[in-house]
Amino acid sequence: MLDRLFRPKLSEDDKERVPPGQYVTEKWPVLHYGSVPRVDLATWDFKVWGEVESPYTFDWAGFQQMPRASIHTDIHCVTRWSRLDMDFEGVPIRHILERAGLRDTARFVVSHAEQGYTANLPLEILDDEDVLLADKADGEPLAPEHGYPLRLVVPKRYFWKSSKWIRGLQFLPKDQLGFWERYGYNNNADPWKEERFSDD
Ligand SMILES: Nc1nc2c(c(=O)[nH]1)N[C@H]1C(S)=C(S)[C@@H](COP(=O)(O)O)O[C@H]1N2
Ligand SMILES: [Mo]
Repeated sequence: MLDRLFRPKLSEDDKERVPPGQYVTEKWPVLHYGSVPRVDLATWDFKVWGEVESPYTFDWAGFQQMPRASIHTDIHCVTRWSRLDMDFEGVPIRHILERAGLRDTARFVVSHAEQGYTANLPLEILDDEDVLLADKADGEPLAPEHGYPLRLVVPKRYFWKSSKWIRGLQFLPKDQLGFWERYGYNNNADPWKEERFSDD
């Protein structure tokens, strides 16, 4: 509520960057279902499976050896806050996809996170140069509540599609609804079209 009262004054340029029905927050809110998992890097792993030629698993040391990239982006939560000018750093999703060798039958993806959280996307949304497996935000390792050690970042969709504490990607021939999507949120989740709920 304080956020709403002290809404920052936005320049005309910045206003155009805020999707319909969103307000800008200066601090980074924390939002998730359940509790913050305690993650041990020594036993952490990440699985890539489903409609791929080469399913594989990597550990934290393996992740450190992958090529890196950073993105500068705005994030938009379906609960109506947006945060502008965030920097995320990590491994481009295209590196993960290339190594897996997607089959023609791979059309959709489900990200799997700690404690059973899932979020689904069509492949063409995931397979983009602005999508990262991020281990840093604004120059710092992710805080536990923001997804330590690793989260997905999908800038073009409401932020629930960006799974925190991600542990794997499953490629599928058909769409399979994720956690919030089953709960009545909109499957497409484009903030610019205000696709919040399934009947929007
Ligand atoms: N594992 C997991 N990831 C999740 C969620 C969740 O409940 N569990 N919530 C999503 C939602 S609704 C939002 S808005 C963002 C919030 O990320 P933040 O807490 O870093 O702002 O995480 C997304 N990723
Ligand atoms: Mo959200």
